[in-house]
Amino acid sequence: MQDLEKKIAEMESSALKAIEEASSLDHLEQLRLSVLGQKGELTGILRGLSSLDKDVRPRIGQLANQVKVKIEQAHLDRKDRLFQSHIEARLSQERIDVTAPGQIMPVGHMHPLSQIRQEILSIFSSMGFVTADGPEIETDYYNFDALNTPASHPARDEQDTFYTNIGANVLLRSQTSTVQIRVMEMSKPPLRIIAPGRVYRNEEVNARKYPLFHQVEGLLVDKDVTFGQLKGTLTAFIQALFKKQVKTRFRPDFFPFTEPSAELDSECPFCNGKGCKTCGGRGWLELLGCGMVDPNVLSGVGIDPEEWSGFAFGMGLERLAMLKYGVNDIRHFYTNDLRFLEQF
Ligand code: 2NL
Repeated sequence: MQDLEKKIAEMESSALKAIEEASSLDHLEQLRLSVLGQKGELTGILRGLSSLDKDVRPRIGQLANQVKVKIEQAHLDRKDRLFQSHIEARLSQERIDVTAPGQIMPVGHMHPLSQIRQEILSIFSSMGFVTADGPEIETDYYNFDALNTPASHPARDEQDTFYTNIGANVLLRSQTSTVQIRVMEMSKPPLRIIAPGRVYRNEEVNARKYPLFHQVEGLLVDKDVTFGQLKGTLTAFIQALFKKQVKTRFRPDFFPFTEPSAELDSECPFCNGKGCKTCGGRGWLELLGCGMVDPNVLSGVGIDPEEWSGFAFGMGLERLAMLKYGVNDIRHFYTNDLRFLEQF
């Protein structure tokens, strides 16, 4: 058994020497595996203990275990020191260049229709109008009856309006006036409401029409409201939108929910009324519809038209955005092609 003891002692001293001389963490790990690993030298000796004579087994076993603890200790100790010098080497070599340019994160922006909607809402907000919204799926009561639109009116036709299979009277709203009706039902005048939102009309798609589009409608109800106030409010709005002192004119029109009704034209802000491509040489742009709220609409929501009066207006966001940004096809707004969107 002298042989085995000698072998263990030799292994111990060569292992301790090699550990002390190990030059890297990888090298150290290889050494650990060659002695203490599954197939390591010392592991082999410990496994072979059971085949030794009973009288030598405790002595050899004790010796082998003491050596194992010593080697493990030496390994951990060397590992700590190697790790420390590894860190120090990295810290002395590596430098963080705080002046290096950072990674540029691409920043998105609002869709052009959202931009113009925000602009319009902010202008009306400065004049005391409050934003309201409501459902896109509506009943024919809110979309037509409450807006003084007779049962025979062509807009009610399936040719023009999308009906649903939820019920014969359930449809996709064709204007956001439904929202103003709901607000008037719930609150008492005076009122200044602005209602932005999606609306639906059964139309053949072309460069100017799409079955879904976006509207902003406004409503003011107060005492002794005049057509002059309507003209002043909308002229101020158009001048704020175009950031220009454009002239406006009001031509007679017809809507079931207003009386009298008018179409607002503004002097073309692109050519100052001289005539250009945008205004088709006419010098004027047709921008929106408006009028004095029909007394039938007010009495329908329980507001006494003898005491209160009002004006209302409605505009299509796509049309205004196409004019303002020079877009020649409404479908660009819905395709979401980044080459288009990135221009705004
Ligand atoms: C257009 C222009 C318009 C209104 C919308 C309205 C809303 C209520 C009462 C009265 Cl609650 N009027 N909205 C008024 C005039 C024009 O939209 O071209 N519509 C087809």
